[in-house]
Order: sequence, then C-alpha cells, then structure tokens
Amino acid sequence: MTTNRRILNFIDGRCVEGRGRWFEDINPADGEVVAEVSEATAADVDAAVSAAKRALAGPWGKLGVEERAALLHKVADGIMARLDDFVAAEMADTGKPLMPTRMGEIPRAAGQFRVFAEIGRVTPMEMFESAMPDGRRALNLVHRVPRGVVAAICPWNLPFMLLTWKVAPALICGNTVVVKPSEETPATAALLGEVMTAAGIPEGVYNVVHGFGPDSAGEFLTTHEGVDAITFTGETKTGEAIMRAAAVGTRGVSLELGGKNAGIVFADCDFAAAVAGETKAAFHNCGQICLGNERLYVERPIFERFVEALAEAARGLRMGDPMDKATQIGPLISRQHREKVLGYMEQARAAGAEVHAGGGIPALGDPFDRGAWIEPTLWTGMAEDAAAVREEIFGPCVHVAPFDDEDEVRALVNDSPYGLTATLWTRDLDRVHRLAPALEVGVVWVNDWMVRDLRTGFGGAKGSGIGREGGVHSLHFYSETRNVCIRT
Ligand code: NAD
Ligand code: 6OD
Repeated sequence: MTTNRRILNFIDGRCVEGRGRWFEDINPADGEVVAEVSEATAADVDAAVSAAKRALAGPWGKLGVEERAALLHKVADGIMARLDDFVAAEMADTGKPLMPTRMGEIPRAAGQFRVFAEIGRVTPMEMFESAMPDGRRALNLVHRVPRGVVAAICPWNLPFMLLTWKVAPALICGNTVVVKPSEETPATAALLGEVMTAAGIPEGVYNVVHGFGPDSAGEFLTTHEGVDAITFTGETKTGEAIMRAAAVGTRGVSLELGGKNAGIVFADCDFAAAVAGETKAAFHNCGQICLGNERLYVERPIFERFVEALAEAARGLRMGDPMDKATQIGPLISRQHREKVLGYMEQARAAGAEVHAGGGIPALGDPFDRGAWIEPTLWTGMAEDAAAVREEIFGPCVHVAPFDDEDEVRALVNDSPYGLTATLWTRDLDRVHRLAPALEVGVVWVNDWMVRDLRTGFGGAKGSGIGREGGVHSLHFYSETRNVCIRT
C-alpha cells in the first residue's frame, strides 16, 4: 500500500520539508507503509541548530523555572488530550500492542514533563557561606545555567518515552533541543511539535530533524559545531561514534547504551512471582528493551522446574492483532532486525542450544505474515562464551543456565562487557545486601522487574553507558553550575 501521510521536519516552530529524499515508515505488524518521511540534509540540520540557538536568546531564555515548569505541565496536558493520536502513531511505527502503549508508555512519557517540571521547580539553589582567612566571609551562590543547544539522538524501542526523557529535563533547565528520532519511529516526535506549539513553547525551542545515522541527520547533528551537548540512547557501537563526535569542541555527552542483563533466581524465591517476572523481563516489547533479561541463572535445585514453567509461559504469550486488548507481544521493529535475531537463533543451535520454546517465525495469517514477527524463545545448554549468551540480541530470546552458589553467580553476571541492570529473586534479605551492591550494573531489581520511579537516576556501567539520567541526575547533565562567590 502507498500512503498519503507525510511526516515533515519541525524547525523553528514550523513543519518543513527537508531537502533530502523521502523514506518509508513501515508498520512491522503487517509491512504496510504508514507514512513517507522527509529526510533532513546538513543544511536542514543547520537551520534547526540555528533556530535553537536563536531561541536561547529570545523569550525562552528570559523565562524563570516557574514559568518553564508551567509550560511543561501544559505539554503533558496536551499529550494526554491527544492520547489516542499518540497511541495510534506509536503503534503504527512499531506494531506494539494497544494495552502497554496506551496504559504504559505514552502516559509515562507525558509524566516525564510533569516530573521534571516539579524537580526543576523544587530543586534548591546551593548556597555556602565561607569563612575567609582575614576574618570576613564570602557567600557562594551556585546558579544552574542551561548548556545551550542540546542534540537528542533517540532509538526506536520505546520511542516517545525515551525521547521525552531527554526533552523534558533539557527544557526545564532552559536549553533548546534538536531531536533526531530513529528513522524507524519518526511519528510521535513530529506530533510532539504540534503539542509544543499549542502549549505555547516558543518557536525554535523544540526542533525535530528526520533521517538516519551515518552521512545523514544523525551524523550532521552530532558533528554540528553549534550543538553544546549530546544525549544519546542506542547501541554501544553508535555511542562510541557519538562520543568521538562530542570530543570535537569538548561537548558534554550522556550515553544510555546496550545491555546483556541477567536475572538471578535463587531456590528460596517466590517461584510463581519469579516465573511471571522473568516472563516479562525476557519477552516484554518482544525483547526489544534495554532492561530485558537475555541471560538467566537459576539455582540448581529448581533449575529444571523453572525452565519448564518459563517455557510454558513463553508458549502461552499471545501474539497477533496489536489492536486486540489481549495481545501481549508485538513484532520486532523490522524485517531487517528479524534477520539479525534469526541469525542468533541459528548460531544458538550451532552452539548446542536446546530449544524449549519458540525458535522461529509464528504463523499468524494475513496480514501479519507480512510483518516482522518472531516467537518468544527459550534456550538452555550453551557455553557462556557463545555469541547468543554474550552479545546483545535485542529480541525475545533468553538463555537459562544453572548455578550452585552466590560467588559463582556473581562472577557469571559480572563477566560481561555490559552492565545495565540485574534482577534478583530471593527471600533472603542478607543475600540481597551482600549480592546486589556487588553486581557491576546501574540498577538491581529485587523480586520485581522494571519498576523505576521517574525520579530516580538510570544508566549503565561498562559498555552500557556513561552518566545517569532521571530525576535530579538529569539536571546535572542538562545544566552547568556557575558559582558566584560574593565577599560579604
Ligand atoms: P542505534 O544505535 O542503531 O540508533 C539509535 C539512534 O542513533 C538512531 O536515531 C540512529 O539513526 C542514530 N544513529 C546511528 N548511527 C549514528 C551516528 N553515527 N551518528 C549519529 N546518530 C546515529 O540504536 P537502535 O537500534 O535505535 O536502538 C536499540 C539499541 O538501543 C539497543 O542496543 C538497546 O540496548 C539500546 N537502548 C539503550 C537504552 C538505555 O537506556 N541504556 C534504552 C533503549 C535502547
Ligand atoms: O521506563 C524506564 O524507567 C526505563 N528505564 C526504560 C528504559 C528502556 C530501555 O529500553
């Protein structure tokens, strides 16, 4: 099918056709083209960065934090008033099921504007009075000033939630932004432009440029000398390229990158809760979530029973029409990504994996057979150095291995180039206190998975990133302190 829907860049408060080519936005649930997207060239990116620079010196730059907070609340209201539009746009870009999109991701994205409005409003200014050697005193007033123009490079897996996690704190700190959404998921970033305008956010404060990474809008933006700081969420390899770009001009960079997260299940756990939690951790969003667990270590006495229960849960997950409220799992983001995941499935078999659930493409009938669906897959029996156990797959695949004691499992979990999250299932509180701080990750969940308060910091160790975003940690990245030391 061809479509009449066009998605344009959003520059200086206006929808603008880029000077690049048009590319297709495809719904991976059924392979339909849902929109044609206008690619931004280097000149278009330059126009967006220039607009963002001008906006810093305009009315936006004169607002106080209270006024910016009020505008952010209006943006949140605007998103929720158009909830149906945002849900439809996100579902069309990703094939995600209705319920998690409508009940979870889009309201959570709107919530970012409220949370950061309040965090910005209530975070006190630091002030220190110092005694000077001559007996007089000095008052240190620590101002928080915006960094300037922030480039936000976003991934496709939770498109709107991850984009707003950057835009909301950047704006409350007084920056202006140029966003480059993933080429796979341009729609909600574009819709947000309409909401920003309706909320009264001045022209040039929020800009969107569409396109790809290398030799396209992503690279043009991260290498633009007018950009003062870069926030990136995506693959570790891309993060390395972006860090190199940020080195020129010594710009600030925040990197939220990949993961190969582990779940650890002790024999004393609440068995049913651990099975249910790990079913989500392995297969939610079709495994396309940086927090997902692709490695699972289960204490030997319950290993076989756990594998059986998790395999049964995986086989029971409902796939199909994303509009059906009962659908739990959507497709992968694209056929191209499915090829990558299928490649790992082949490698897993070659590495001696026993397949307990899934392992292939489901037969869902027309029109979904034209999509990018794949079965939730559970393996056992691979060595720790197998590619499917060591590398991030970013699909609904989990390898389960037995362990015998705490030291062993700690070493297994930490033996990874990544360090984003870990999930611990046990009733032994002493063990939690011993083991959790010894895991080389940014977040440890205990007896649950993916319950993050928006006010808390998030980020990874090792190859999973640099810096923490979320809560007051975002203010540290999106602003700089300026100490004014006044002798009294
Ligand atoms: P990706 O790195 O392929 O792309 C992310 C964004 O970067 C896209 O907008 C892309 O166009 C752009 N890009 C690519 N190359 C670029 C370059 N050279 N210069 C500038 N921009 C460039 O990632 P993805 O496939 O969209 O997302 C999946 C990855 O993101 C997974 O590795 C996942 O673990 C990671 N992720 C991490 C977190 C986290 O918080 N740590 C959250 C979500 C996703
Ligand atoms: O919602 C969150 O708190 C969160 N950390 C989401 C990250 C998703 C990564 O893909």
